[in-house]
Formats: sequence, structure tokens, C-alpha cells
Amino acid sequence: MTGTAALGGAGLLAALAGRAPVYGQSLGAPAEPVTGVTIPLDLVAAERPTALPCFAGHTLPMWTLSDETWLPIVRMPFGAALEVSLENRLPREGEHASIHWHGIRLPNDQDGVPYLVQPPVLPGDRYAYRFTPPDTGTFFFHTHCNTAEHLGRGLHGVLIVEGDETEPYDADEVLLLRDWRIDAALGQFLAFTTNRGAGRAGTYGPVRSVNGIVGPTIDLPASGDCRLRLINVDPTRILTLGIEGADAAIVAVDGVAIAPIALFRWELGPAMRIDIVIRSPADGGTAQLVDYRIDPPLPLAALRGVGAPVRTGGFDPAPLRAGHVPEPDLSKALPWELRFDASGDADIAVVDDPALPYLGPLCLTLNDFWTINEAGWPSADHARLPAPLAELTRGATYAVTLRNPSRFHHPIHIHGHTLKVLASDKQTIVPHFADTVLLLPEETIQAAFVADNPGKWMIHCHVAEHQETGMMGYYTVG
Ligand SMILES: [Cu+2]
Repeated sequence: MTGTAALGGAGLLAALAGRAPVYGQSLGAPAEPVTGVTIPLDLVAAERPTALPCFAGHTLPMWTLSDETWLPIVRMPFGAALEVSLENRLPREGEHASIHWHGIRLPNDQDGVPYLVQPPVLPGDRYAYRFTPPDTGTFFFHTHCNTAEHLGRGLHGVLIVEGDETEPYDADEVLLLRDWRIDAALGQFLAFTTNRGAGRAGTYGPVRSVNGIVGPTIDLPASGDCRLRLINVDPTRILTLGIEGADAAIVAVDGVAIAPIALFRWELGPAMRIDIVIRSPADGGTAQLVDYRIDPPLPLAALRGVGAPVRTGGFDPAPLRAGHVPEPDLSKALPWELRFDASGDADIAVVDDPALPYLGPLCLTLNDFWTINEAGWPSADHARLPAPLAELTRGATYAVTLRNPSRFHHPIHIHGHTLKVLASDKQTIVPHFADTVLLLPEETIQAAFVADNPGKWMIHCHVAEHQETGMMGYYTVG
């Protein structure tokens, strides 16, 4: 399959193809790795009372990974090794932690999923990770149990593997997009999960933020080509992003370069990232990052031009360097069918019971609202693995059909590999690589990948409450 795969339908992104010019420059040659560089990283998971600007004067018991900052942003050169020391100082008995490096195609034993690939790291214990990311781009990291609460309290960080620029942009900013489940009057966290939310679209946070601020103004050099790394780490919310008041192009999806296309609207589910380049406004002018998913559209951040103009002339953003993910050859692909659906129990979820209890050290749930291929997980002890969803052959190429018969969106995340997203029966897809694929209600997406990374790998919805009430499983590559 080549070019844009259009299978009809009138989904949101259908408009993208008509209104998204492809800019003139094709991708650069893949980045060359540096050698002999090791980046140390100390992470200490702990409760740290914090007064983020979006907390309206309140100090909340956040769970974070560093004494220095609530949001560690790790930048490392491509080819370097990351050497991590994790210490668990979380305040609750049995509350284990491990770090999953979202989107990084790393060796299986570094993937950070408790019970599946490593023992849980209990309070008071330490654990070490060491790996060399094989891709440039924008990634993040987080724990992988009790995820709705851990993400809800802020237990995450950003990992940027540099070296993908063909020429330097005029700025490089991380925009971390997320809500907070807080009662602004009482200054307390609300319950991180509810039955009603878990069985439907998820439990939303009433306070929305960018980099911990409600509606921040981000200064950029005026009239420059500025890189913005947009990362949705919300446990629940899907964003429909666009830029008002400036030209903007998408240059990477989930860290992997695409030839620049104009940003019109892009749906960014939990755990998904896009890198965009905008031509920033002239000195004193502002553009807006907007979420069009709600009515009226909500400005999320103002982007203000400051200083003498950096550039003149038309907007034709420099592309990134091509990624390193192997290109699947569909002529040799084996089929793999995945169906993400509600279980019969989902109907009871509309009853808004009191908050679900804490999941406990085995990440157990009391509810089976969601399934993959008609099986829900976890419904039993995580220390005893169920059967895998599939046993794939190492080195083979798979054509994956991802079906969503349900009425809700599901951002499906695959560990260990990066999918090439090819086509949909609801929208026009610009083919791109992704580690998290947003399935619209009743949508079927075609994707493909080369199963070249041996091990046991999770595949799950990244709406944390869907994951924790069944929409989670694993596959093996042997
Ligand atoms: Cu889901």
C-alpha cells in the first residue's frame, strides 16, 4: 500500500487530507548514533506536597519522581545509554512502582511491567534500568500499575532522544497536556476512578492544564520556526488539537518523523504525542493552542512572539530525520486480529457507585468492563499470567486489524514495537508510525509491524480506567 489510504467515511480526519498541504521537504537521512555516552538518571517515587499554579493556591499530595521538579524532562543524545536508579518511597504499604518507558523499543526486561517482565519494586526497594533507545523523538515514562491514581497524582516524566533535526529550530518546548482530579474549593484530590467513568469514556479531571498551569503564555522567539512537543499524559481525556493564529505543521507522531503536513485538527488520546513546528507570531503577537473537541473550543495555551524576527519568507518547516522503525512489507504479512470491546458488565457501570477501591499490590480490579478478543484482564492474580493474546514469530511481519465495536474511543498502546498505521474505515489516514493508536467508536484500523523484538509485551487501552477494568493483555514474540 502506498500513499494515502482512503477507504471512505466521513470521520474527523477526512478533513485533514483536504486541508493539509504537504510541505516541500522530504525527511532527512536517519540520525547517526553517538557512541560511548551514558546518561545517569535518579528517580525517587515519593509523595511530595506541591502547589502547582493550576492548583489555585492549594498544596496537594502529589506523587512525583524527583525532589528537584514535579516534571522531570530528560534529554539525551541518540545512541547514548540511559542508566536509571529507581527508588520507591511511596507512602502506602504494598504500593509498588516500576517504570515503563512508553514508546521505546527496548529489551523486554527493561519494559517496566510488574509481574510480566520484572518483580514489583516495593516501598523501600530499588531497581535499576539500563538501555539504549533505538529511536529519536518525544517519549514519556510512568509506572504501570494502579495507573489511574499514579498518573492522577503526577507520577510521570518526559524522555527526549535528540539528534533528529536536519537543521536547528528556533525553539524547542515541551507542552505537557493533562487534567487534574481536584476539588478546587477543598483543595483535595477527587477519587481517581469511578464506576461510571471506568465503564464509559473515563473519569475526567475538572482542572485542565499545560505544564501545570491553566492557560499559560509561552514565549517564543518572534517569527521563528519553533518546535512544540505536545504530550497528552492525561489518564482519560482525548484532545482535538489545532493552532489558531499561526501556520503549524506536524513533523512527528509518537516520536517518529513524518514529512511535514499542515496541522488542521489532530486527535491526541492519552499517551499520544505529536511534534509540531509553528511559525511564531511577530513580537507581541499571540497564537493559541486550541482543543476543538469541546464546544466552544477551549484555548489551552497562548504562544507569544518575543523580540526581533528570526525569519522572513514563507513557512516551509525543516523536516526531521527519518526514524529507525523497520518498514513492514505487506506482501509478506501474516494476519493478526484484535477486537477491543465492552464486556457484558459494562452496563452496570452507568450506576455511579462510590469510588472503586484501591487496586492493591496485584493490580486487581473488581470490575470487568472491557475486553480484548473477548477476554478481560486482570481479573485474577497478576502473579499468575493468563494465556497470551497471540504468540508471534520473531522476524515475521504482521498485518494487524484493530476493531472497536464499542461506543467509546480507545487509544490502544502496544509495547515493544511501533506500528505503521495505514488505513481506517472511518477516516482518511496519513500513514504514520505510532505506538498508541486512537480507535474511534465503531472504527476498524489497519496497521502493520515487523515483530523483531523478542519477549512478552503488553497491549492495552491507555484510558487508564479501561486498562484497569479489563482492556489489557499481552502477546509474545519468540
Ligand atoms: Cu479504552
